[in-house]
Amino acid sequence: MLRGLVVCFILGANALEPGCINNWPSRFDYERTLLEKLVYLEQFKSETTAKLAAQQQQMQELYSILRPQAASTYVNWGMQTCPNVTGTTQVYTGQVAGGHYSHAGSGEYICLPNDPEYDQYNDTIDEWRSSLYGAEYETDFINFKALYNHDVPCSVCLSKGKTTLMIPGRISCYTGWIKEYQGYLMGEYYKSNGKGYVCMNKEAESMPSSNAGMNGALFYPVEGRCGSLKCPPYTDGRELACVVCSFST
Ligand SMILES: [Ca+2]
Ligand SMILES: [Ca+2]
Repeated sequence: MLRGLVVCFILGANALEPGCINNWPSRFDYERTLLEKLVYLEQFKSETTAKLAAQQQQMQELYSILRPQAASTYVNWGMQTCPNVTGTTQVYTGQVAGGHYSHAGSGEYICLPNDPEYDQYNDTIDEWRSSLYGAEYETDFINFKALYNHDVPCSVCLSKGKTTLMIPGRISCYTGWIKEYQGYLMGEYYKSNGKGYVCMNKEAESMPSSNAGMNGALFYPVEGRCGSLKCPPYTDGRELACVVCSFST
């Protein structure tokens, strides 16, 4: 009797048919009802699993739409093209320019496009202006000797789905990062007005027909000077290399 009551309780309301209330269910009724319950639960599980999978798919699609697409740009100093690296394309090519090496108001190195557009202007040389000059390689350091006095090209590169980083003092990237290019750290002569450091590509090229020494913005290799600069790991008087790396996000 007790077993019958427990069975009635387990099977729930559907099992509490007249036969269950007035008479204990037969084993056949009990098993049939149990089987029906199992079939129902299997169907419920199957439908719920399908619904969950569909919702997960929808969430992934929404996430891919809403997720910010990472991208990064950098300058390939000294080159007319961008590195042949997957995901990297050229935005524009141009020439490096900056403030005159002897001017106190000297601006930083920039990559000027070869197809300029002007807005409003006048063509007289005005006194109250900042000024911009083309840049030259001004060093006989290794392969840059052949480029002495030549004008410096540049390219602005787009790295899709990646973030980029210039690391001074390295020729290889850290784990997980991919090399875009490597080169030498360069800047103005130490007695001139500085305009920051850039990573000049070690395969540096020159602008066409550009070997006249005009001396505007200039590039020299950068040496370490020991003192506050820790030696080791650095070495006094040694020219510093650099590398530009990208990381897929
Ligand atoms: Ca020069
Ligand atoms: Ca040196």
